[in-house]
Amino acid sequence: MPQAIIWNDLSKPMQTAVLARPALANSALLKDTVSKILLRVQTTGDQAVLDYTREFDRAELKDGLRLPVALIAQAKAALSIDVISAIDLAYQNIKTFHEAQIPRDISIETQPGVLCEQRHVALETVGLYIPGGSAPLPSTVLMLGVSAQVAGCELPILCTPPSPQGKIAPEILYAAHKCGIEHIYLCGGAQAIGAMAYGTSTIPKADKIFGPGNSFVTEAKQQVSKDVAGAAIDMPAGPSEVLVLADKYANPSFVASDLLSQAEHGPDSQAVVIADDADFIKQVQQQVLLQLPKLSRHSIAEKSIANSRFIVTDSLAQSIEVTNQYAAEHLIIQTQNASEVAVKVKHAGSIFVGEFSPESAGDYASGTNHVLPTYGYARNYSSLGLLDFMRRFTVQTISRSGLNIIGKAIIDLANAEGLDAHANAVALRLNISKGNVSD
Ligand code: HSO
Ligand code: ZN
Repeated sequence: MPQAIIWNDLSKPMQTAVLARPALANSALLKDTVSKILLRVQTTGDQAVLDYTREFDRAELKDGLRLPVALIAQAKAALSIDVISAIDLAYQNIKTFHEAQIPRDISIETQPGVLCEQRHVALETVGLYIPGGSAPLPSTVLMLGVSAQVAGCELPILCTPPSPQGKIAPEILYAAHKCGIEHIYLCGGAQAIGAMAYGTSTIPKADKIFGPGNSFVTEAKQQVSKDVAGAAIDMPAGPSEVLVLADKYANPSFVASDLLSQAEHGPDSQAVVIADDADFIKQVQQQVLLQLPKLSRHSIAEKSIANSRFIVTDSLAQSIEVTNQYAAEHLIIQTQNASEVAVKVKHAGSIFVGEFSPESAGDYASGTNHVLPTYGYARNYSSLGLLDFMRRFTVQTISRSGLNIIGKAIIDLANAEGLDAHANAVALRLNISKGNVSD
């Protein structure tokens, strides 16, 4: 268990170091391995993906990469009533929250006869990546799948690594079924990202790729997003993280459970707690020690907790300042008047206000999206939402009289920039309409 850190005892550089994220795995070797995989997928398509799936997932896909559609609907039969209703409830809440995000088109005359519009359209083909590994994540299928469904994306496709038997967890399939996803491909890792970015004869090329993943997936997403022939991506990613901002009135066992629910995600998960009371921090540490051994993933959580931060500040105001500096993916506020504190936080991916708002609620079922900016990107990136599955664009319709009103300004600006053709495009039209402004 790391020692509590007294914030005021640290120099500025030490404070920065305490809040720094662990270095990302972006070695030359990782970059090189990923670019080789992407190149092979680009050149030999399905065959490369099948070969990598045999090598990395130990699955021999005799019937090809696509999961038969009938299996998606059948998956429900393998699930308990409890899991089915849990997925149903989460689906409904996520849908309600994302439907509320449907944007309003704008149509306004900036001058009489100068009509400017902003319209929205759903992306056509979206690639949803769902990691395999130690825990299947049907919740991530819902977060991405509901967004694509509500946005109205024409072709949502999903890639996830199969088991060595070539199977996908029924929870994932049922969640996908609810979201209307019919294209599921049995592949993961950088090869899945490559397949979605460039397309193969089986896997359609996606306009944008979404979803979390390991360092290979993250690196592959970065590389395809820089390639004009590749695809856009949702956001840059690092390990998941939580910051709990508390005071002495908070319940230490609640706080400990929140830190541990982050810690069990992976050994590189970040858990930070900040409070203006050293005794309280000590109680949280005791609670962590009490709860940790009982977790089935305690060896993972243990590694993450070894790198956690327990920070003691001199006031709530300082706690808020440090919280803003860290820019957490998840911020849980367990203080008196938590809503007032929340208003003062500018940088966080998603904020959980009050002691009955654990991160797990947003991870699964409250309705908010759990794909969030990590690694300090909460300063300048948004939480995933409906608009990420859409594009906005503008439309303008100008009448002859409208152009008459703004024409002189356009010509004068074009002349100031030395762009004659720009000026001509207006002058020619205005000459036609000279003395003849009828509409
Ligand atoms: N906390 C993760 C999401 C998740 N948790 C999925 C449980 N399942 C990243 O926000
Ligand atoms: Zn989680």
